[in-house]
Amino acid sequence: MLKPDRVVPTTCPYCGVGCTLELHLKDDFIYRVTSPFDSVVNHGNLCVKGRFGYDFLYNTDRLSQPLIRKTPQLPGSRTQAFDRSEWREVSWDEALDYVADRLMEIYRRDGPDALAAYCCAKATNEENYLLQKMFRALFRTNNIDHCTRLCHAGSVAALSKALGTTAMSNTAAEVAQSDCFIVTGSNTTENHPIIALHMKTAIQKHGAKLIVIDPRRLEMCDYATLWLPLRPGTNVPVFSAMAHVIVNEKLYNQGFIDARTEGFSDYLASLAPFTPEYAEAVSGVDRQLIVEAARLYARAERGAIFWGMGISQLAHGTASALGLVNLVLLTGHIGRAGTGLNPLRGQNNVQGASDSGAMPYHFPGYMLVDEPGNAEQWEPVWNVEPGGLNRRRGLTTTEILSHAHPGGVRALYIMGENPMMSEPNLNVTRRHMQQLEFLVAQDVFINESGAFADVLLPAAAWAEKDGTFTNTDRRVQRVRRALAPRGNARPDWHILCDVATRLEARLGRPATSRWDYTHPEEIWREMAQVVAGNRGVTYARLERGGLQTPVPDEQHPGTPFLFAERFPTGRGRFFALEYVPSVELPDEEYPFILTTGRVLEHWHGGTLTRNSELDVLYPEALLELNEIDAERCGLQTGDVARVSSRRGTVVLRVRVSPKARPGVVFIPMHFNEAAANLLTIDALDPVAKIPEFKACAVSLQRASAAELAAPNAVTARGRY
Ligand SMILES: Nc1nc2c(c(=O)[nH]1)N[C@H]1C(S)=C(S)[C@@H](COP(=O)(O)OP(=O)(O)OC[C@H]3O[C@@H](n4cnc5c(=O)[nH]c(N)nc54)[C@H](O)[C@@H]3O)O[C@H]1N2
Ligand SMILES: Nc1nc2c(c(=O)[nH]1)N[C@H]1C(S)=C(S)[C@@H](COP(=O)(O)OP(=O)(O)OC[C@H]3O[C@@H](n4cnc5c(=O)[nH]c(N)nc54)[C@H](O)[C@@H]3O)O[C@H]1N2
Ligand code: SF4
Ligand SMILES: [Mo]
Repeated sequence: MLKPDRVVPTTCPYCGVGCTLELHLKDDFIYRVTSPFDSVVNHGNLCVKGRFGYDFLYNTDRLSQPLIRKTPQLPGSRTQAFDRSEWREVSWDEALDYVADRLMEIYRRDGPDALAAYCCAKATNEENYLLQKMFRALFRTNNIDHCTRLCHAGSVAALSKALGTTAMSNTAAEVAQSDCFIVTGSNTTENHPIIALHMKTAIQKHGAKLIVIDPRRLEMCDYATLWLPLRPGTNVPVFSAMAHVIVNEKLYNQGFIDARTEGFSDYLASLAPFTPEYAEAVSGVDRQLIVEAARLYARAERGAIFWGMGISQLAHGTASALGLVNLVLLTGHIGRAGTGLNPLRGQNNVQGASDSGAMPYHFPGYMLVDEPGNAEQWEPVWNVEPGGLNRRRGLTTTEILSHAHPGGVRALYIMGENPMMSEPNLNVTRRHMQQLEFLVAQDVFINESGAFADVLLPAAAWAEKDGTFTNTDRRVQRVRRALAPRGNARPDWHILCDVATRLEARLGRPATSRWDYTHPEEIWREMAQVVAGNRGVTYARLERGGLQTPVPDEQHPGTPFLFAERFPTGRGRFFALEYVPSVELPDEEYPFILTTGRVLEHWHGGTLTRNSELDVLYPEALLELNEIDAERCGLQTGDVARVSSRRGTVVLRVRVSPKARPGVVFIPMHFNEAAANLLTIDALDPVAKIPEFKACAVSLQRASAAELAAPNAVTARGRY
């Protein structure tokens, strides 16, 4: 067998599980990826993406040189085109000066809030910290957000309201200690594959009972004691009916309720309408299943709840997640190993980007921008004059683009996101993108959004830089440079320092703290000065393995589970909920519910995985359709279907599948040829501002192979 020159330990760049990787290199080429069998998170297991998905690093389509568009785009007529002849390769100096000049021009003319930034949950903590610092300390705007808004925003809003927290309360592998756990709105097998392995071990080796609550017949249903196949958008009645049963049968934990919660009596009163009969009528779940699920979970010694996008990505995402919090507060299944409220975080570093302040309402460490005393702590660190930081909440991801008009946001700095694939209702997103006056895209590839940009800055990928990622169980882990960046690409932190230095010179302000870091460790230390939970995390300690925040000091071992004694708010708060149906329900014209999501082999807009050999494993978009519906529409596996909603149309092949519930079809979000978000609705949750990706109404028609090959509104100008 080939002997490596070097083996570099690092962390997987795909999902929030945060598996440990060992990159085997020969002649500076990664030829193999393994994982040590004693790795804490994944015990040597990796999914197909971690093991084989690294080859995008070597894809010749990678962005390797800064590019500037030859003819600047004008607001209103901005096109999404990627034809290399329209761009010229420039030096880093020219690109950086251009970025700084254009941003300054807009800042001087229209003020701080004409600027906005999208941070990147794929980039490191240190890089996200720097981008928000640049926008806050130099431009004095809080218009900073990232894909968390499209993701667990509903869960984060619910957890903060009820408990004053925002992260998973427990460690994923603790499921081995649960005797019953609920998995809801999470296709864990495909999206958190290694956590799914831990779950299967808990069931098969330790006899734990699993309750799946999901419209699709997921692979985890094979391991489940109960599967509640609810209609999309009906979480609140199902969870509330479970609570109703728990209360009626006196299965609640009175001691816990008395000692640790508030609002119980109002909550009790609110449960009256949520009988299992009522929940069955709206959700389609057999009432007996609801009763059994309630009993199983409430009677458990250690019950845990794991959830994903089927809870959060709804116009009532916050209420759905509060429904789960209520169940936990009723039963007291929290604060011990093997229990807890566990929103499975998606991106490799979405927990970390959020912790590092990549959000419009929070400085790093979840310090609200408008709470007295918080800005005061950051001003001296960033060398901003007292009172200088903006104390008004900024715009969210979803609001930034809808404010792209004169008098609103004029310039957008995108570090590693792809709104032209990931935002709902792409025909509207495109019109918003077209209204921008200036757009910077800093990415590893030119994606569907970068194709709109004025400047493209080539970023180094994860294996080409140092830093840290924070996984779903709050574990800060090292990412290590194994290779030199491709071509002329540079690490994001390095690019941001170069842009910030130029901005500072143009602003004529005294040096804002510093932008002269020589290593990401110095950036981490700067952040940890203020963020108490990070204080005990040092790069030296991380050499010995990850550390779970909060880690208040250098002797502290880290925190595997939270809330043993109390919640950050003191008592946990029950919330009375109302059932609000999905914004768009099926009708005669659009008779099916569309739900969207993921498949194992691909990642979001496909920028990484479709530029990898992984694409061979799952090369085209497939519409998942139930047998009964297929027959009704005269469609069979392999046929081509046209799927239309009130907002757009996509054409893709059909796969008749027992996974699909009658009346509900599923399209993965990864394929620009059949971009699911051309169909989705841009209705938002009122609290969390998360879009309703999980439910809208569509119609299906048979289509021709010629239609399948035709470009659509996203791919109109070729491959990026
Ligand atoms: N392979 C792969 N893995 C990934 C990603 C990827 O792109 N590819 N992305 C990562 C990211 S950022 C995230 S956020 C996670 C997401 O991981 P998941 O949350 O597992 O993601 P989804 O596939 O979007 O949706 C999950 C489930 O929600 C169900 N659902 C739909 N509507 C409802 C409803 O009303 N109620 C309930 N209870 N369930 C419903 C769907 O049937 C689906 O099975 O995955 C991460 N992991
Ligand atoms: N219909 C539908 N839409 C959805 C969802 C859904 O379930 N259904 N899910 C939503 C969710 S949960 C999420 S999280 C979002 C994800 O939405 P996005 O974050 O927009 O999606 P990604 O494709 O992951 O974009 C990441 C980009 O970062 C780049 N990148 C990778 N590494 C680096 C790096 O180190 N530096 C830089 N600068 N760039 C890098 C990649 O090339 C890619 O272009 O999508 C949302 N959209
Ligand atoms: S489970 Fe997630 S972190 Fe682990 S190898 Fe797969 S994609 Fe990477
Ligand atoms: Mo996500």
